[in-house]
Amino acid sequence: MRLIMLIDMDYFFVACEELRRPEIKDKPSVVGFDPKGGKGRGVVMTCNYIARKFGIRSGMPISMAYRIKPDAVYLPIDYAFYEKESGEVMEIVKEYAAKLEQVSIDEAFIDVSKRVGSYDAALRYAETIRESIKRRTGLPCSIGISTNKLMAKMACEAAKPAGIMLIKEEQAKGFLEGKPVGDLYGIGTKTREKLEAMGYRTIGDLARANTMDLIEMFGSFGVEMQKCANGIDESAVEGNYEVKSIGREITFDNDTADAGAILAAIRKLSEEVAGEVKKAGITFRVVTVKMRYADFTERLKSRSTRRSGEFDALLASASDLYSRYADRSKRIRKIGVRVSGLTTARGQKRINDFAAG
Ligand code: TTP
Ligand code: MG
Ligand code: MG
Repeated sequence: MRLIMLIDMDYFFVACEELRRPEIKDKPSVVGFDPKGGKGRGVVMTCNYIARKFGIRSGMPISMAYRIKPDAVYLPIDYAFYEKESGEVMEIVKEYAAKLEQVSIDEAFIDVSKRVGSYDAALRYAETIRESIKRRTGLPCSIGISTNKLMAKMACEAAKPAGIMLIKEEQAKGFLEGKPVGDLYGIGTKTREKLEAMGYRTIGDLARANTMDLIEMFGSFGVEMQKCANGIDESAVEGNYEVKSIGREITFDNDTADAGAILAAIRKLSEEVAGEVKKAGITFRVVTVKMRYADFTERLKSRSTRRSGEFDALLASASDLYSRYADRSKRIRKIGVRVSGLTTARGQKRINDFAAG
């Protein structure tokens, strides 16, 4: 049995903003174009679930959102920041699967068939992933689990926000049956309107439709759609990433400038990374230390090492990078240790497709 998960971050852009502005957490908040007192052009990129209660949605004109809730928090779009957060989330998720297919800035499929052998284990595994993302980035997500990508996506949508949902293979058809046909993943407004005109209002209607009629109207896409309506999707999770580095990070419970505590954290991270390197049977050439300060600025420092692949070399480089380059006037929020320039230990050839298990 295949077991697939879709991990999608909740109200992603606004959730990122909450990290650096905790004071907006309990308020309806919107990321998008400047509303300019109701005269602004452009749209809402996303909003938190409090704003959604008032009817604000992604893609809605910002002027309309402003009319609904002029006293909401309106924030400009900072893609660079969301990309950075997205990268961190994806790095964490990669620790849990050999293959990850990122499908947008805030979501990815993983195939965990080799990691978990039952539905119960999959649920527990999803819980672990969700907690790990939350603990290490502060960001909330939802996870859908099923036996194919389509149903994992549908499960995730149903689980939102901050939920985990499992749809077993035998539950797929029943889950889809009564839903409006436009809720099926991949069906946009135009297709929905055509299907409705043909008399197919629910996904169940589409599942039972006359296939020849669908082919006449949509060609081979009609056949695909009907398969989906039956909960069938054979497509594989395409691993679209290469492991180019291995790293671990720690976010301190309280921001700290205490060198002893920080060096202890670096030791722990170095042990973990060295363990991972050993397990994979590879060596590294470059060591990087990342320091994120309480004010969310970041400092990255790297160095090449000749005694590659060994724990003590890693620890020595990482500790030294910190000692030399840390800005001692600031408290550190998060510290990371990463190795790159990876080479398989035996062949000495650059690896480009190392799967972590
Ligand atoms: P989504 O995952 O679709 O939405 P979301 O994360 O904001 O909310 P949720 O998943 O909890 O329903 O999109 C991810 C981000 O992509 C979103 O935060 C903002 C951006 N985005 C756009 O830029 N344009 C859009 O039309 C949509 C829907 C999202
Ligand atoms: Mg999302
Ligand atoms: Mg998404």
